[in-house]
Amino acid sequence: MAERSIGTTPPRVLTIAGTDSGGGAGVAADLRTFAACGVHGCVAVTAVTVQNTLGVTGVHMLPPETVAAQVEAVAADIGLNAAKTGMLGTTEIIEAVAEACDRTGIGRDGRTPFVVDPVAASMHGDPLLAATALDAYRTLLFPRATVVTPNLDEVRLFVGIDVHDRAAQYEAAKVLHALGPRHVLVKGGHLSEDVDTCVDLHYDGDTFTELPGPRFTTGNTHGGGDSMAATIASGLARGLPVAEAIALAKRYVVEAVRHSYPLGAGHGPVSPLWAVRRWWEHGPDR
Ligand code: PXL
Repeated sequence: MAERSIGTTPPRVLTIAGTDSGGGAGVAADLRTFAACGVHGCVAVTAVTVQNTLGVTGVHMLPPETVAAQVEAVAADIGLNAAKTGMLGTTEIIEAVAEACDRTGIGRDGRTPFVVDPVAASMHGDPLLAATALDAYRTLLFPRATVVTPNLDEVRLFVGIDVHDRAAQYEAAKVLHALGPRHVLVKGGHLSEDVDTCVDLHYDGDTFTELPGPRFTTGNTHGGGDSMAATIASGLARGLPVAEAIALAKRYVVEAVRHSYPLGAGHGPVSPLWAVRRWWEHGPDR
């Protein structure tokens, strides 16, 4: 007799993001992270990028209405326990996403937690966001966000603060929080005062929490920010309180960076699948 499938529906998480032909960042990183976190990943593609580990050489934006339609199709049938944004690219797509969020209950006034990772450039410095779209993020997405997760370059772009020390990191978190997100995570990245550590800062409008982690000497951190936001979204989809989802994500992404690998001649990717490699490496019966 044929066997019965024993699967049950896992939490569902949507990424609204761009593709990376090199398979490191964007949708690829998000889906790997979702898989590793035990949630079902859905995808609303915003842009197709032409890139490898050396950089981005082309970008093809999708029509805003196609982006919104993907969000709505998924929400209407599959249902969502969380959503996140990656590369959105243009004001028009940000506007379409904000409207789609309102129609589907994504965001701080809806039922579905919403992680906004305000992607502005690749790690090579190639632009992934129109310079004219900063305001759309500030006015349309930050106020809807459960969590925003900027790195220090994005902090400079969005609130004009050049973060060189911990005091400025705290200040940036406050200024970002005043734009309306419920939680802010200012990722420490390359803060020069931290030589051996990388300290991310979580602020909920009341309490600051420093999240220290080791700093790795590697250029293979492509997709690290995407994986961070995707892990937070997965935690929220599983019902974790925001502070716990953020703290767990920090620990998860530290391991993803530890297991990052060389690829091509440029920047290799982090490995969000570090936790599920055992089955292949040690054999299915172990
Ligand atoms: O890691 C940020 C990011 C997000 N999305 C896409 C990217 C990148 C970085 O290169 O290419 C599509």
